[in-house]
Amino acid sequence: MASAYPRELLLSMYRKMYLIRRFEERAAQAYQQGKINGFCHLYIGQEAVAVGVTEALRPDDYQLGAYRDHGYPLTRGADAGMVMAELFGRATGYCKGKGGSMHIFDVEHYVLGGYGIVGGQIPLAAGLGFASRYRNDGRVTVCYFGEAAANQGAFHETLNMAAKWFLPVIFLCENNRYGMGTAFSRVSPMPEVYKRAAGYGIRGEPVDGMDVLKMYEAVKDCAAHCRAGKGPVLLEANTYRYRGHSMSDPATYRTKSEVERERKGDPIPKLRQHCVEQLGIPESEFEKIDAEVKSTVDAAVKFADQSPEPSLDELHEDVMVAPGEPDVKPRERVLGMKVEWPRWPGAQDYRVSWDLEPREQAEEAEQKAGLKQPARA
Ligand SMILES: Cc1ncc(C[n+]2csc(CCOP(=O)(O)OP(=O)(O)O)c2C)c(N)n1
Ligand SMILES: [Mg+2]
Repeated sequence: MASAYPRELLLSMYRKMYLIRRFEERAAQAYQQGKINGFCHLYIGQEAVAVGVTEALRPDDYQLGAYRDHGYPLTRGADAGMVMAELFGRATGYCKGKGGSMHIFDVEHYVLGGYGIVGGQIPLAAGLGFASRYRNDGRVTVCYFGEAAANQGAFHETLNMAAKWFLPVIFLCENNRYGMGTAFSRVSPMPEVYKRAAGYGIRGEPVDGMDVLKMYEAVKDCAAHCRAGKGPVLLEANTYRYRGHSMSDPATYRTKSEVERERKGDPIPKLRQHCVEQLGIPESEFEKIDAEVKSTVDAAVKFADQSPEPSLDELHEDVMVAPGEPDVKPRERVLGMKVEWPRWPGAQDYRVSWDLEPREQAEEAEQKAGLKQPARA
């Protein structure tokens, strides 16, 4: 059967989802061996979300998310060894081992964190969206956040402002049904987050986050909407995390049978089965990918394990960026490879074509809404 999708795209989606899965399984193992300190939140079960997003976007669109963040840069081609080294707190990590699991920042691939404060990344996304409109660079920002973050005040403030300013941002709620040990439905009168879009007059819709092709289609469409200047979108990916909230959570607040039921919808075997049974792609292609991914992740763990810890003398460095300080190119610094570096526009490049809200426009809107009395004669 002919597929609507190129074979390379399907195989790339499979490879990336499996890379995240394998990476996370090895991270869990390393954590249990005491090689990773602090918090560590796994993305296992949610892989189809980030992979569908990245495949649907331009490579220079911004992405940022919360602390369940190892997978985001991996979808963009970040070095797996350097991500693992960051988890291990080693100097060869993306943030020189000073950020750790919750703060992976890969500026070369436009993945701007990794944030530990629930909902903290949401206002930052509006800033990125504002920058894109101001610079007219055509970029879209995808801001991932958990459903529990939608109950933070920052969510409301940001969506209100982003809608008013038509910012090109996809607010992507990864609804995995739990915020730590609390089922979202227990604390939310309206547990379907996408419906809140109506309160901001923006587009909002749900998508099956356990199906990478559905994610891909939805994000492609939302990105086109944003790029056409139609404003932000609230997209809710219904997904599930198979592991506990973090490595220290035994997840006793849900039943084994619930987890087993959800595992039946695992997006990775689902895509593989579709490709083999419906499209006739041979099993051997997938076996080859599995073997390559396993050796990439083995090498990543070895690299992290053998890397040095950051020096104590550096403790106070890299806290603030000094004016004029050159960019640090992580892969160039660690791997010595020549990295194609984005040329960030300076003030001279701005083609400011947009007035936030001309007075006449505001007055027209007010009159339409019947808010303002016409001036007396
Ligand atoms: C402002 C703030 N409040 C509380 C916490 C503690 N905390 C960490 S994760 C979390 C739950 C968030 O759940 P959700 O947004 O659904 O994301 P998920 O972990 O499911 O990916 C909480 C309450 C925090 N980190 N920051
Ligand atoms: Mg959640």
